[in-house]
Amino acid sequence: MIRKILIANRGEIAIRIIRACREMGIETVAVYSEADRDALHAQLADEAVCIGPATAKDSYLNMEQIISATILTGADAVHPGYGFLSENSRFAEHCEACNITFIGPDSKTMAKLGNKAMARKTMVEAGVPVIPGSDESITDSKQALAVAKEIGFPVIIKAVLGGGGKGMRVAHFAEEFEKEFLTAQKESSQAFGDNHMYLEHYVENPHHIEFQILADHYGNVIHLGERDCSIQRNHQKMIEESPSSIIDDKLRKKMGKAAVKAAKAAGYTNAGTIEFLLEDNENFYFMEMNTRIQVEHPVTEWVTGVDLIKEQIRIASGRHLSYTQNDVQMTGHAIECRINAEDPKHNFHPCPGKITDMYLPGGKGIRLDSAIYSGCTVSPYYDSMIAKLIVFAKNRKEAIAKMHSALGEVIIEGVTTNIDFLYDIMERDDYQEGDITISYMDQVMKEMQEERKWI
Ligand code: MV4
Repeated sequence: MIRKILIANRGEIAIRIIRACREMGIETVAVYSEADRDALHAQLADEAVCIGPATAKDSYLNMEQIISATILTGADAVHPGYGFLSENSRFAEHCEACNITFIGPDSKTMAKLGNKAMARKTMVEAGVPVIPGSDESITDSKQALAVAKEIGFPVIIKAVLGGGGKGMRVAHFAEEFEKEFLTAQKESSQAFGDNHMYLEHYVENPHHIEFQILADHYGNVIHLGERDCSIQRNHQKMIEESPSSIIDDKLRKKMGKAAVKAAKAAGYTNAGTIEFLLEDNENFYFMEMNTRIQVEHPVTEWVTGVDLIKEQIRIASGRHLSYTQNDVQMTGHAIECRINAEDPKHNFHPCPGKITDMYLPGGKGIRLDSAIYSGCTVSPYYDSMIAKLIVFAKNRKEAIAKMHSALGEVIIEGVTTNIDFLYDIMERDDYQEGDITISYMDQVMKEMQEERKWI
């Protein structure tokens, strides 16, 4: 039984979790940094505890403070949201040791999947398709070069403790391999304090497809279809949608089955995401598993009708899944745009500041997840995402029209945002056609540069 949840996060996701708790009759505790004294999440929760200075390291990443706040407020569980401590297996372990329910998988499963080489190995053994690559992690560049030659160029060099693109480099031929390897390794050492790397053949121009799964503590695992996250810039996703415009029912079934197999092989519980690369010839490969609720979860919620946060809490409480695979039907089309306080004209540089005035759209098929209000301050200390605009319509074409219309209504004054940029994407023929690969944003930026638009 979970009666009170401490939310170890801030911004829109903290509010998303508070809302789910309130509907379920669960009490909420917010934590906030000194920079977030006036933040909406701290005001909306039943209780709020200050956990330290503005710097994330001293507050939202401070495990001792968060565990202490949980114990002091008598919360039974912690929801980590995304980012911050959400994929930190040591934090989950501390929670377990203190008899606090961590809303996510157990710490051992998190640690196993956080090690991308181990995750890869688990999937190979389970028969989930992976990209041809090294079976063991490597630290020596000479040894790595020999493996790279076996795999065949181009190869991608990835940090074992990486994920999401950090510590990743592509080598197109043997001559540039060592330099790229050492750069990736140095990045990994600095970011993760670890120099273990692994190699894969580099798949050119694939689609980035991820499957949402849910798993309870009784061996039930279901998938909730896919999200197409190919529209990203520097590994920052910008627009996500469900379903993908390039996946039919047959392929969805096949990939969904692989996703469920992957989750079962890992002994996974709670909500998780299996990332795949998908090629035009319908070959797909496991890349990594994310053990958190993701930013883009609302598109899945809208096409399936499942409340993912409530399911996470139910699963953590030891209840059975509310749905069987047959209960899950995808209908309609959902698109999410991430609204960031950043300047597309200056290389998307963050633009923190005070929001002096705002108007947000509404109406049928519009959802806005945000933590902003008129007069609030967008802090320079944290991520620049200030809102998520999600739309739902019966098909992709109508969803795009709705997103276009909704973006046109948004007014945010005081900080520069990417809203006009997103609005322009909605108008593009190539976007409307769909069939978008991970190189799409690079192409768009290049075109815009040539047209002297936006840059
Ligand atoms: C790849 C890949 C192509 N081939 N692996 C990106 C984040 C992390 N999940 C793994 N990622 C990729 N792994 C192989 N073998 C392409 C990506 C990738 C990507 C790479 C460069 C620039 C943008 C990208 C966006 C999505 C995925």
